[in-house]
Amino acid sequence: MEPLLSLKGKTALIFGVANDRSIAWGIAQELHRAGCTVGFSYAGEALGKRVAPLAQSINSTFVEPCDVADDAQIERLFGQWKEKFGSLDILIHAVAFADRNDLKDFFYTTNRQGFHLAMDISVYSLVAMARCAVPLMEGRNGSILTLSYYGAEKVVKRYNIMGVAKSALEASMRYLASDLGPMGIRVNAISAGPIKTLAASGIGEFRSMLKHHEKSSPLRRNVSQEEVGKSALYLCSDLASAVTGEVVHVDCGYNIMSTPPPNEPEGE
Ligand code: NAD
Ligand code: 0WE
Repeated sequence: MEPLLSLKGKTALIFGVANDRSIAWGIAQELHRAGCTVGFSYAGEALGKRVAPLAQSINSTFVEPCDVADDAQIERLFGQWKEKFGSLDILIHAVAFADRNDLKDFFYTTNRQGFHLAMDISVYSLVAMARCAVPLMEGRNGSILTLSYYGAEKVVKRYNIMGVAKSALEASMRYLASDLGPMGIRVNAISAGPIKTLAASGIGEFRSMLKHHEKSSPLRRNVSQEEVGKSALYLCSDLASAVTGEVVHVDCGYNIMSTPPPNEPEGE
């Protein structure tokens, strides 16, 4: 009898690998380990040089550039996928971008252009990808997964426009789940705890954020890319066949905690 979690004979298209620290790479490795055929799309030529050897290390033969700000590039990418594989079972959306200047100080200073940029790359791209994936997932019980963060739910200092974008991303995920459910396609999000990736580098005081997370979460530690990968594997597999429209927190429990009472110093 086949194990419940085998992804043998299935294919996954992954957006958002920049390097070996990317959350998307953690997900790719777990999907590959479960027997899935994995393909990659990356942002720019510079990243292609980084992604190609990673892809090769898990026998991936699909590595194509795609700027998700451009509908034509997204459509071309899915066209290339259709030509090579004919169908798609799993789509991973691990892409986010905002102007660096909008990730400091205040939210109220965000201008129209910065607001649009963050929403376009970090939110609309999921809708555009899902639309392209639908015909390829027909009759295959497809699964779509995106990556969110706690800043969607509560104000996180300096996360600003990205928090607003993640709220919209989670809502978009639910509307997509409603639309695509009748076709057997599930759509979910993982809300990951802070992880030191390229997107997290250069964020002021990220190290102290990790420390804070470590001492405040029930599990008293931070999350790894591999752990996000394992939850992604569950959500994309038959184990989660009745799970859709859900935000799964993979954050060592951080999100359930209130602030510590004043008589209990945070340092302990
Ligand atoms: P990362 O830098 O490794 O990945 C971000 C990816 O977005 C990169 O591969 C980048 O090339 C891609 N990207 C940006 N603009 C793009 C564009 N126009 N077209 C195509 N691709 C584009 O960082 P990460 O932390 O692995 O981020 C992956 C996802 O996880 C993001 O959605 C992020 O918001 C989310 N997330 C990260 C953390 C964290 O602490 N690192 C926590 C929760 C959620
Ligand atoms: O979603 C993210 C990061 C998103 C991100 C990061 C950057 C840095 C480089 C989007 N756009 C850019 N643009 C750049 O030019 N995370 C969940 C990681 C993260 O980023 C933060 C965090 C955390 C956590 C920013 C401020 C506060 C906390």
